[in-house]
Amino acid sequence: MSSPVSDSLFARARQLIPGGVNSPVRAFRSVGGAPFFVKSARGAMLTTADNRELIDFVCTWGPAIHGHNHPKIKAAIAAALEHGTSFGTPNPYEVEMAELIVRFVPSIQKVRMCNSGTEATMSAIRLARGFTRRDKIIKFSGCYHGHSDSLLIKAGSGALTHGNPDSAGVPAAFANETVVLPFNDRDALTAAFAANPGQIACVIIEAYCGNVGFIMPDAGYLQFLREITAKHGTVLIFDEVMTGFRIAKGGVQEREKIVPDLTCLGKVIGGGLPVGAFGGRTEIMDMLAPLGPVYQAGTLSGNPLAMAAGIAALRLLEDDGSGMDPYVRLDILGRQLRDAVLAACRTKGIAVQVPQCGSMFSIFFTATPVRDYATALTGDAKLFGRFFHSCLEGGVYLAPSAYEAGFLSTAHDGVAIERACEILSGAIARL
Ligand code: KE4
Repeated sequence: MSSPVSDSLFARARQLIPGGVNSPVRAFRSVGGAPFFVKSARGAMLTTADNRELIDFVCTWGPAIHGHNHPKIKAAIAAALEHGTSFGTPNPYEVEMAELIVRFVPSIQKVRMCNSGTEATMSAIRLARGFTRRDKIIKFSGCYHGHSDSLLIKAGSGALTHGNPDSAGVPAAFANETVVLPFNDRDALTAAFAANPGQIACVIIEAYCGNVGFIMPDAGYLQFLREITAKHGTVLIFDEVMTGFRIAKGGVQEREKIVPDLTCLGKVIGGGLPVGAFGGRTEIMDMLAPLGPVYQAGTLSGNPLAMAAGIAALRLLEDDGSGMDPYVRLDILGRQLRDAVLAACRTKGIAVQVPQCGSMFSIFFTATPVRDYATALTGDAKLFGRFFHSCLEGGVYLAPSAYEAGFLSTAHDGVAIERACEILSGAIARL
């Protein structure tokens, strides 16, 4: 795919921006080749700087659940813009956003807005440490919770993609406070609590993993996790930055009927603008400044434009005017894509796993059922790279890494999903 305009932009970018990108996974390092630049997006489509139209299954890494540049979200931002971009004071949008989040996610009794998923998880961990007066935390191999020091240990997403799941620059003293366990392993959890009695401040988990590819928990695993954390007075944090409002209106916790102590949010609630949030039980949340001793702050937290966009996005999840529950529609689209890939791989004789739930999916080229970091690594990343580029040539943009989740939006309905399934099947036939 010749992209002279993107190539010249990338050459300029590499002079001034490390790797030419403002976030590593965009650099195509694990799939090879040079990234394309996008100049506009609408619905299920991206338009590149070289005027190529691509069907987008990254959806800006999750936020675009209604497709790009949805007219109602655009109108909400424009209306808010009339009154200014940022006040640095409380504003009415923040109250409406908090009321929506609390209504959608009943485990959240109080919520604090911030500006990214990283801030949300970093703050939730500090809050759990302040609340329990304990230092150690538990995370899971391959789970990615943003790039704060305590969490860049055996991390997924771009860290895993670039083979540095343990980032340089994180002091050993920090890393020593983070216990990393295999996902879906009850014995490992039991052993970790036995080895660290009364020391574990929190467990943070992507209850449905989206940063090592898409991996769902074994039946009963989340219930076991809820019980063992409650037994040890450990705060259970669900990182739903990616799954919140996407897997269900109330996220994974609604679908799995688990009540975490804290929840981290982001992506969808910003309608495409920078946002994060964390919330949960009042007795924990009230430890936050200005009420309590745990400090957390942000110049642009609760920014009126981001709040207006997020409010519009959440309201569309309640009623997008289609007459159909958006989550039913998203699951139909997700199954359509999954079934097309499975059928094409069966015909070609290629082993593949296509875990999918609603609008989240991933494609692992392996015969091994994928249930954790180790089995995710059995996927043929080189074959994925070839598949990725063949899809791109055909007009479909998948996440540029074997260790990311794919996303659908309600805008993928109809022509887009039909065309995409043809392109994906054709790419598999050519492998
Ligand atoms: P941000 O700081 O990127 O807003 O959110 C961090 C984060 C936290 N928790 C989960 C479960 C996440 O998936 C993320 C960010 N997701 C990645 C995609 N795998 C963002 C894409 C990128 O890093 O460029």
